[in-house]
Amino acid sequence: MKVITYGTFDLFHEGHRRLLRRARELGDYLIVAVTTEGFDDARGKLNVRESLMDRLRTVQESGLADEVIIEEYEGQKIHDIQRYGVDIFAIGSDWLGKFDYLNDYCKVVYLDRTKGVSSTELRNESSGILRIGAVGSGRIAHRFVDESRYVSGVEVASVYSRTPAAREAFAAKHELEHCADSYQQLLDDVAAVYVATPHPSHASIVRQALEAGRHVLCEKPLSLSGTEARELFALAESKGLVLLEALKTAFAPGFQRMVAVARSGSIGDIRSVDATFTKLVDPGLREFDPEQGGGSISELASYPLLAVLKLIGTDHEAITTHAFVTEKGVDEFARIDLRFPHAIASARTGIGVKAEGDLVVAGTRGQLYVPAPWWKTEYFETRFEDARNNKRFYFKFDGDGLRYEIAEFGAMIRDSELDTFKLRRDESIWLADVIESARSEFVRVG
Ligand code: C2G
Repeated sequence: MKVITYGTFDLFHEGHRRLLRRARELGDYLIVAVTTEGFDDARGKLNVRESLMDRLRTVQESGLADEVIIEEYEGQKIHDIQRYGVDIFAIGSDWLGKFDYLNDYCKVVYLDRTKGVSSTELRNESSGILRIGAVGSGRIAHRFVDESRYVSGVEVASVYSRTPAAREAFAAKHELEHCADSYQQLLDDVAAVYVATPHPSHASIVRQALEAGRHVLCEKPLSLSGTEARELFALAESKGLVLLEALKTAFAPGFQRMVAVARSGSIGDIRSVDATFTKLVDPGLREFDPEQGGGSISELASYPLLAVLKLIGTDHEAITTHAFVTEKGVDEFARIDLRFPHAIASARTGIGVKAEGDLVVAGTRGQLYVPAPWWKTEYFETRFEDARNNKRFYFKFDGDGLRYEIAEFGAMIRDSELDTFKLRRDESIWLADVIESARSEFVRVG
């Protein structure tokens, strides 16, 4: 019986070893396919540290493979199975269901993933694997764990959220090594936390993590108060810890290119930015609850304001906000207008009103247009009076995009960099300041 399995096998660890051993036991000949850099890039796997040569060598030296091959293109699995006369395709259970299509060619077996890799190796810092604890078990936290699988060198090892049933279901679904009974227990177990709790709770959860010496990746908005954001960054800095706001667009390759193209003078001097993000939400949900920091501004303004600050800057001279407010006092639609020395900007957000979610950058020589969903930035164009000069730009935006922020967070910790040009600390502080001011001072409409 011939068995085949595939993987990157970066920073080869006990989880990989056990997977190969069990795969081998399914038959009597094991072929291991190691992914090339190009293939990992194409499938959106980030932060792979070791070269293909090094990864091939470690797999060979494990003595568990009868044959080692490389995987370099999509669709290769079907070819390999036929070419090598494979009987069983084996892969870790983190891929459950994803390879069922191979059942037409051979037997597909999902092997239980080793929870949390190996604790001995992990306690040893040189393993290079960052253990992350998730705080919160809502929708975004689920997506975070799914996406973390595409980032080499990080492992979501544990979860804590207030409701025991919710955190247990979360840990079981994602096969996490631990489920923490208290926040303190989570902090004792990991090197970093990802905070995805309701907005008003961010600051105290982040502070506690920093005080315990843990790096923090916190969902946007980091804080609804500029002062609090300043304090948190000062605390992180004094402890030599990474504190990063999880604002996914900032880390997307297409968004960074769009900003660079706009700021390199291709459309002349930038005079105005109009950015819109609306998402209709059921009025019964958290987003409409004033107790949980609800409202379209707290929920969504981080995105359009990010575009404004990257395209124009943070030296605004005035802010005026117009908002439609519900009976409970939550803004369901808002427009934040900013005036800068040489430009104007408008950021629109809605949870109870729908608008076209595009981004228009107006310049003295032309415009740059990003259609919805511009915050994922897979495509944009520069447009001119003479349409023959128009240019189109295409990019890849893998999965939910959270993997880019996770990759950045992991790389910052690894390289001991407390700041990143993709979303600087002073930019996160500016976002908190503007959001605070827009929420507290607005012209009420209707
Ligand atoms: N694995 C495991 N336990 C871990 C970590 C990984 O059993 N704690 C398994 C994975 O499920 C996979 C193999 O080890 O079967 C290799 O994992 P990776 O190197 O992360 O590669 P991966 O991205 O899963 O490659 O074509 C490539 C494959 O589709 C998957």
